[in-house]
Amino acid sequence: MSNPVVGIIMGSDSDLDIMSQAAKVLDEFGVANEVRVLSAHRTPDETSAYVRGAAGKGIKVIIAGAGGSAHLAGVTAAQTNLPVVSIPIKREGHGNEALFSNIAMPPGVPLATMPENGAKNAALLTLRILALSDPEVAKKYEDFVKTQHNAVVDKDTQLQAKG
Ligand code: RP5
Repeated sequence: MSNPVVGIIMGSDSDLDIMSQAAKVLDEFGVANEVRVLSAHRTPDETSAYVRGAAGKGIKVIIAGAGGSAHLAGVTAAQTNLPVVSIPIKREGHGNEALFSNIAMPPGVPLATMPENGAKNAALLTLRILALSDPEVAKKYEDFVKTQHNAVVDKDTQLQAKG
């Protein structure tokens, strides 16, 4: 996508099923994003180069996701002053190690850690950040909140009508 303002990075293409959900939400809002596989452990130099170059090429928020030891998001937050939103990836049969790793950042290096596999909220938090300086995104976000609100009211109305 041209001139991306959000970088979505993940430790492995095996994370794509979760991480693509964040891209889908951003696409729906018309927010340009790019998706990259960058591993903190397997491709540390490429990861570092991407993260250090992100702000300079117009990226405003980075969404990072990884499972297991899940170092990618923390390593990312350590190498840029951009806001970094983490999605700890959790698979069936695995523990909560990715979440615990991501919430254990040292004071001084903030990381906005979402719930496990919380790709939708990662995208929505990113949109809230972008909305601070982009009136078009702000308007779309307001519309999203209204639509979501009305959908719940409609469901309640239908439920009440059934008795
Ligand atoms: C993590 O290890 C990746 O982010 C992924 O969640 C997990 C497994 O990676 P693969 O072995 O499937 O490539 O670093």
